Amino acid sequence: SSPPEEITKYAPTSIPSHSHASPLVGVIMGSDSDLPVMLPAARILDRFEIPYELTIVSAHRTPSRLVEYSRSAASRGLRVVIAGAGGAAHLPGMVAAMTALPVIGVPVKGSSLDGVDALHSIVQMPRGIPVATVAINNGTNAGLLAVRMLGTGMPHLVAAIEGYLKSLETEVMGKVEKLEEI
Ligand code: RP5
Repeated sequence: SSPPEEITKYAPTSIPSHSHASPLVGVIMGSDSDLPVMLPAARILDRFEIPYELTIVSAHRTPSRLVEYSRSAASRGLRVVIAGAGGAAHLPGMVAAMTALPVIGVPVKGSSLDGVDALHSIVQMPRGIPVATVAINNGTNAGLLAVRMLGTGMPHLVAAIEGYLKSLETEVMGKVEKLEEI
């Protein structure tokens, strides 16, 4: 599927100025090839009606953009950054080095090494610069973690997460009942 229509596609050299109005979450990725992994994060934010922006920032191919994006993230109103990258996945850590916002890292599985390269790159941050790392290719959990982070200051999101957990429980219990019928 494609990104939400109201999300603007940004030129690689410009910092996003519009996406959803007043985005709270920045969803960034090292390449458009990461989009299938990162879209589920955006879908979660859609589900919880959280405004976000979605764009490409490459630590290696667009280093100036990385600095500009990271340094302006908080002052532009973002509260959380979700950053996905594969291979030598320096994007989340470098963003975390340049902003005080919480950064969630998504290791993206590439064509070799099964994504363990990206996982290790993202999770093994040096003392002082934390990145909250989710499982390989788990954009969904990145989105959910961002919702939980925002929930610390937005109580309606706590209730919404509780509702989400209840829906998971209901789904599993439905499967339990089906097995009992066998
Ligand atoms: C990383 O290199 C990106 O995050 C992507 O996962 C990987 C491959 O990028 P492409 O060559 O597909 O653009 O920086």
